[in-house]
This record gives sequence, C-alpha cells and structure tokens, in this order.
Amino acid sequence: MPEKIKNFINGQWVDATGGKTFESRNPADYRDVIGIVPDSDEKDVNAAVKAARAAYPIWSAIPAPKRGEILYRAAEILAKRKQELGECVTREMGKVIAEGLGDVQEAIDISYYMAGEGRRLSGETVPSELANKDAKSVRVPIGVFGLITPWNFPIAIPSWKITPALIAGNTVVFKPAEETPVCATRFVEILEEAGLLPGVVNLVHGFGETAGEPMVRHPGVDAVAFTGSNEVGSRLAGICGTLQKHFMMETGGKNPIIIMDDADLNLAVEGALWGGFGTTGQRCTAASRLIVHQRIYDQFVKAFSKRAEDLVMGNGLDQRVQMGPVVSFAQQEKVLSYIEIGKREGAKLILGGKLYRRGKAALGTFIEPTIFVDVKPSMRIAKEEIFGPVVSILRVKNLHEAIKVANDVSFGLSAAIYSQNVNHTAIAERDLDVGLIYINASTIGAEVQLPFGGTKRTGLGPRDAGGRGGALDFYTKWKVIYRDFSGTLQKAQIDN
Ligand code: UN1
Repeated sequence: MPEKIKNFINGQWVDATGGKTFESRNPADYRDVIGIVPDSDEKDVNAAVKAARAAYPIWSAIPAPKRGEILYRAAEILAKRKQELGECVTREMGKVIAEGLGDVQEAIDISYYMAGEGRRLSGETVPSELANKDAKSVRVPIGVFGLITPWNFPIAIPSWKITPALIAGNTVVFKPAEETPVCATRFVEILEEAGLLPGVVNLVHGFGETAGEPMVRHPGVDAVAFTGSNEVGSRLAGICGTLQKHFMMETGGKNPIIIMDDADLNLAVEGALWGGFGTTGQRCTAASRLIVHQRIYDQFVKAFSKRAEDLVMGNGLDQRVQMGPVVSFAQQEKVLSYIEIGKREGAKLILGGKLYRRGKAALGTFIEPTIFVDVKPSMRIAKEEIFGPVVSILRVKNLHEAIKVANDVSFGLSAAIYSQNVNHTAIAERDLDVGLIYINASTIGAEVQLPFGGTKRTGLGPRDAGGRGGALDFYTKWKVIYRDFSGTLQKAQIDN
C-alpha cells in the first residue's frame, strides 16, 4: 500500500483542503507507488504562511544557541536513520544507494554545522570616528521564507535551505519538488521530532504553478530561495524583484573537466566517470563536458568510453548497480531530445544514445551512458544543461584554449582540471570563471562548510551552504547600531 503523505501546517499533518492528490513513483520501477501526496493550492499556501507568520515572533525570540540545539538533535536523528532515509532517496529519486546515503550525510553535516552557527552568528564591532561612541553590526532574521527545492538532492538541498533559515530565527514555508515529496516529508518529520514548535516549518506539497507560485507571490512571504531550472528561476526572480522580496537562486551548470597531457590519466578517467555519470548526470555540478588535450585525446577517449560501457545499470537499491534511472518520463524525453540534437549538429556518438530496457529496467526510465566526441564548443550539447547521462568530449591544443572553451558557456558552477603541473593548475584556478574549482578531482562533491554556487546564469544572490560569507548572508539581514555615551550632541562627519 502506498503511504498517505500529508502537508504539515502549524504543527498538524493535514490533507490539501481541495482533497486532490498525486502519486510519487519509483523511477526504477513505475509499478512501485511510494506515496499519495496532497496536490495543494493557494488555500493551503495561505494557511501555511499564516502559521509561519504567527510562529515568527516566538521562534526569533529564542536565543540562537537554543535554536541550534534543535538542529543538533535533528542531525542526531538523521544519523540514526541514515540507512532508511538513504533507501527512501534511492527509491523515490533513483540515485544508487551509496549516493542516497551521501544525500542524507550532507543533511547531517549541515545540520551539525548550522547548529554550531547558533553560537557564532557574528557581526562586527568597529571604532566610531567620535569619542565616547561605539558602533556595531548585528545579524537579525528576516521573517518568513518560502523555499522551493529540486528533486536531485531530495534531502540535502532542503537541509541546505531550511537549517540556515532556522538558525537565523526565520520561519519557513517549504514547497519541495513534486517528484520527491516522500523524502521531503521524512526530513520535516525529523525536524518535528527534534522539537520544532508548531508553525516554524510548514510543508506544502504540490506543483509549481498551483502551490509554488502562490507561495512566492504571497505578501506574508518576505524572502524566497529557489534551486531548479533556469527558466523557472528567472521567472521567480522577476516576481520577487517586482514585489521587493529577498531572492536567491541556484539553477544550473555546464561543468567542464580539463584533462591536460600531463594528467594522471587513470585518475582523470575515474573523475570523469564519477562526474559525468554519477547521479545519472543529474547534478547541477555534473561534468557534462570533458575538454581534452589533443596529445592524449585518443588514449583518454578509449579508456573513458570502455569504463562507461561497463557501468552496471539498474535499480539503485542493488549494491552492485553503478548507475540508476533518470528521474521521470519527462526527464527521459528531454535527455533523448538532446541526444537527437547532438546527432543533428554533427557530433559523433560513440556510446549509448538510447533507452536502456534490459530485463527489469524496462519498468523504469533508464538511458544508456552516452558519449559524444568531436564536439564543437558552439554546439548546443556543449552549451546547454542536459541533466542526464550524456557527456560531450571536446579536443583542445593547449591550456589557454582549454580555459577559453571552459568559460565559453553561460553557466559557471564548477570546473575541474587534471594536471601534474602546478603552473597549469594555478592558471586554471585563477582564470576559470566558476564558483567551485577542483584540482585533480571531479566537478562534484562540494562540502557544506563552504559556499555553494556559481557565476553568470548559474545563480543569483548569496550562496547556499557555508556560514558567514555563505548562506547566512541570505538568511539574515544587517542591523547597525551606533551608541553615543558622550552626553552631548556629536555630529558624525562634522565634529571630527
Ligand atoms: C546539486 O547538484 O544541485 O557538490 C547539488 C555536489 C553535491 C551537491 C550537488 N555536494 O555535487
């Protein structure tokens, strides 16, 4: 029997007021219905915002270290339930179990990290230009946050947004991706068990147009954080700009790995496989472009494609499986259409390119690991985010050309270089226009204690993750306090 999933509003687990539902299914086996989920509308959003507004003065008045204790408890519960939650991620989203567990681990990490931030929410104290006067800045919460999260990290990304919002003293309305509502529900249940007061986090399931957008537009929502597609992100940015709401988004990448002729080739092949086909290519940080020095191009292509061909596909709950399905039929269609575009553009398909339907895989949405070679930087498959197991290989003459090609896209999330030459890696470090750079490591695997995000069309506003200088710069605002204890009227800029 599929589980009956509920919204969580003001501390109560409730159905959508309209009574409508939708299903969450396992992309490795569509017979497996995981949850029947509320299909919420504006009424549900209104109730959630009302609860979040009412809880705000109470929650924001609790000392931040005390708020941190709740996050610490949530981290402990997540750690205890890691296996079960990892299996939930794999079953609902399709990534292999090791990565499902990694998704949960990322939530554990940031919950501990943000718990600690409760004792470090620091501002500055600086001298005043006048005697007997002091000056300081303090971080204060903003109010009610509307959070919209994607399906590719169904526990980690909600945790990236909810935990800094909470530690800073804000309350939350959370609209998770409709593809992964059960994982989102598990995470909110854990926050409840950790001791959150009613109304501090409210969960509203449903779709973008009917639940997400009314939440973003609601006058009771002060700030919005979004991770997802660039099209939706830029529409929400427009709405929030007009309504003068704080807004941040993280939307995508076309992340390159540069492989130089002086690279450790085995290591580069491992990194390219992990970056290109890990999570079935469905990470914002996926290595979808390999920019390879001409001197080792043929050798690299041969070794890489051989390893990709041998990847074991199937249901990610099976420990032996190395690559799971894509998340949905819609995603499958999108990826297949990009494969057709690549062929039409004249790129050479050397591996995959088709649905994978062997045995039980026919019950899910699988696509073969796909490799295009002789890809030109101007081709759409070299420029647009595909979000599937499709890797484009480009040939370059030298480091200068490699960096130029790497930067020649509208995204700038992560980039990697494999080279044993310190001068090459230093130049890449300096000249790659991205938010995350990896030296002799793949483009994926950012850690929570540093800001996560990128340049150009990858994002807008402060970054996810990280503390001061990262997420806390979005979830707090500054208040500056001047205190004059001279007992006289002192005029700044005039009496000094
Ligand atoms: C994403 O793909 O949206 O760096 C997030 C990584 C992970 C997070 C990816 N820690 O690949």
